[in-house]
Amino acid sequence: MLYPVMTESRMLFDLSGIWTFKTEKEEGEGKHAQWYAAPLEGGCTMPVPASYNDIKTSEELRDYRGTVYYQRKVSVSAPMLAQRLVLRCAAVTHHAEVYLNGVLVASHKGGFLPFEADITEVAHPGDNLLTIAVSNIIDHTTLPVGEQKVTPAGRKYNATNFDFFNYAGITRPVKLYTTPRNYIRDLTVTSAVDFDKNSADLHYSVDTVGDGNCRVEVFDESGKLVTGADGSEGVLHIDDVHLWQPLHAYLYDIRVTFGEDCYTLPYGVRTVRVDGCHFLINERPFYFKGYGKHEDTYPNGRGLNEAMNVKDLALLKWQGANSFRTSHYPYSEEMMRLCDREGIVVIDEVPAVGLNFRMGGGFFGASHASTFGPEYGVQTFSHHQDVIRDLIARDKNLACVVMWSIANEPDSAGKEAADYFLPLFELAKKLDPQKRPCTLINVQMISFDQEVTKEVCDVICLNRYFGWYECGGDLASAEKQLRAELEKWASLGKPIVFTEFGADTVAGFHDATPVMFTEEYQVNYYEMNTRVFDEFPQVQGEQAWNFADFATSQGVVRVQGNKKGLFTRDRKPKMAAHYLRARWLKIPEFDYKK
Ligand code: GCB
Repeated sequence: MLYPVMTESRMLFDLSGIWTFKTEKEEGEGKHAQWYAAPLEGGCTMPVPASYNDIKTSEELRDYRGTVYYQRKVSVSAPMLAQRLVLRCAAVTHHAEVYLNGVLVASHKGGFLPFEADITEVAHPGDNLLTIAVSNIIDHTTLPVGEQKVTPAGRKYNATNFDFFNYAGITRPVKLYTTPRNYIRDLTVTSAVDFDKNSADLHYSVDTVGDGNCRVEVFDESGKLVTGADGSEGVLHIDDVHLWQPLHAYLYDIRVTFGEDCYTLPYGVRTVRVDGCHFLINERPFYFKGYGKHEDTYPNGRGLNEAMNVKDLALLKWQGANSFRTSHYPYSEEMMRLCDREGIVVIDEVPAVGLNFRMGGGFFGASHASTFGPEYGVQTFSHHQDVIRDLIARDKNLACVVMWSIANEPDSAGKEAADYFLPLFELAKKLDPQKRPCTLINVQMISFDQEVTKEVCDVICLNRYFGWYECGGDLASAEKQLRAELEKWASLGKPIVFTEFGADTVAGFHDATPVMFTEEYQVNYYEMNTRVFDEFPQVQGEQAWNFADFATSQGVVRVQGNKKGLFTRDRKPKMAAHYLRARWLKIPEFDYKK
């Protein structure tokens, strides 16, 4: 799916701003009273994009469960309707029903991926009434996985089977764009690089609707035409190719014209593959340094915060980091395009988190039902296929994306898990035109012997908390156990990346004899873990948990949120951030462990 851009054939309107917002007193009230058919009465103001939870100051809104309504007027002009007019929502968390002038034009499940509707026939010149009903319900059919529960006081609530706050709302921009009636629907580009000749062949395929001639041209960063070809499929040859490299991005502009339509895609040329225990980017062994992150800022919640995105990447670079994982859901297209521009390497994760009833994050309310069992298990398989398909459709052309993560910490043991996950790996492999490596993020409770995806994972990704959840406060034992476990995984001869390891640390807590939660303990924790990583040639990356402190549901193990950040929620470094900075600035992007 193409990111909407303005070109000489396409108009683009961003509907970000202050919308009218209303919650329901009773479930179904809005639909029953057709709130989408007339101006909302008694609504309040609400920014779009943003999660609504922290915007006003009320427990009721923060912990709201159910459907809310967003509404605004949209003025449409005759020139817009002379073209094809599309309404595009980049993310509505978790379910959306979109109405234009009282007519349902789109409904969508899943809170982190874009969807759109052709509204040419429903819109009219002048003011149109746009209403989006947003539900935040999570259960055994949704990703992430949750449960519907009732408090002893009788309040229904969303119980999260994951460790981040269930922020909801219109979290990414809503846009209108136009195209000519005959238009470019999609564009797919892959590259084959000849490293000896320093040239590349870009294989492109343009998906078009209607009639027209297709031409594709490639411009370099100075705007110079490099190569071009006619037809909706073909090969573009580039001599003296400028490769996209980690921290040294280079983006060509691929400009497609089809009849009257045109579209420009920024595109980085690079290769990715796994060879033995190396992860090769442009045929050189790459070492992942960075984080698991969250889209989490105050008061935006998970709402797009472009200033913070730019800040975060600046902090990553300040620290000598080169990568992150989009834990635990696809991030905004703006962030992904920014990573493409900044040369940040990304492990791209679908929102498959909480597929682990037996563990339930350990202390987040484990149930003993079998996660994939027929009786009480999840019913997420077809939705899981949808999110893999839609994520790859959205991000397939991005150079920054080097690997797909099929799930975070699922209950990946036993036959039912194998039946669930192995087809999902096949699907991702089949759908990705670039055939990137695929992984599944293994949880500490699923041992080497139990893990059913270790053969199909191209890279072994481990979340380990030795020295925190296990052997907390006893780093000597933690070190012994970490080493013992790593020896097993190392026997596979595949690259290993630690995609999580961390210790809760309250900024400002100090002690001369380090104890858990102090900044000194966090430093010691990272010293111990990285010392062990350095002993193993198979360990090809370390992504600390988490980049910054973040909001979670309330509970006795969370101190106003998860405090494993190396930065506070407002992005101030803790002591360990300086420790990792000193370490990472010494580790090169390539050939760290040849
Ligand atoms: C994990 C999860 C992550 C949690 C983290 C923690 O294993 O993947 O979502 O936030 O542990 O801090 O407990």
